[in-house]
Amino acid sequence: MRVEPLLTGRLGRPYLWRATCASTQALLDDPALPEGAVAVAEAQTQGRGRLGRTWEAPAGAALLCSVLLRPPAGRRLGELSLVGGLATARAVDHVARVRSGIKWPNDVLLDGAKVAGVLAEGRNGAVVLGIGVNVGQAAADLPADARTRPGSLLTATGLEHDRASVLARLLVELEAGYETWLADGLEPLVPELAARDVLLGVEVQLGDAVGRAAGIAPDGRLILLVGSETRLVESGEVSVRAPAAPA
Ligand code: BT5
Repeated sequence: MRVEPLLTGRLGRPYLWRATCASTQALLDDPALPEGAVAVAEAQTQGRGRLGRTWEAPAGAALLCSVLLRPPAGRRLGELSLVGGLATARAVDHVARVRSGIKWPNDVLLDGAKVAGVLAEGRNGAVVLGIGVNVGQAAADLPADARTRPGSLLTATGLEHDRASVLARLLVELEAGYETWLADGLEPLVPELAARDVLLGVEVQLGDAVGRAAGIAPDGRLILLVGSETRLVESGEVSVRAPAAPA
């Protein structure tokens, strides 16, 4: 993918491209690499999702990228997955001329279908943010057994979109969101996360309890109403019972 001429910001240097690799996350597993390093592959043999799950995409159809961030010590690094999800949603919207939703914590949805996923992995204080965007997959190329119905920019819009443009915009949006987060934390980004929240009002499961999602707290946690009780939930703890409303 020819993107280097499009990379004008702080993210994307160095830019590591591979035709195939195990996971773009692993390409950034190098203490010598600076913040802003980006890895992109046409295909992954061991693409990773969250919580040990796998990410599947046929060669050349999806944007598969990882970004290395080195935030200052003492910050809540988990928040960066929300920063990444928001940047991804914005980039998808810009390139495909759509309005995407975010299924907390970090799935990007179009018309209820998951078109992108974000994975934040911590490495000795650094964070490798992995982002997969389904760009050109036809319906038959998407995983049949996915937890959330999958989609791509092609299936959602009926149009081909340029992966390099998605990446270039994603890095611009991620840099902006990261700078905001560095300066002021997650709070300034929460209104937009809330506006894109497709879980609002949806029944979700937390352990044995079932509750109704009631928005995103200023610190990025999901607000859950369980009976008359309000709980704040960290990512990774909830699963959706009813299908999310269309984005
Ligand atoms: C995610 O995990 O959504 C994070 C995905 C991050 C992938 C990127 S690609 C570049 C970088 N390098 C990596 O190795 N990973 C990152 P999670 O929420 O756990 O979703 C995973 C689940 O989504 C799987 O268990 C499947 O059900 C489903 N799935 C797998 N591939 C998919 C796809 N291409 N589109 C939609 N859903 C998919």
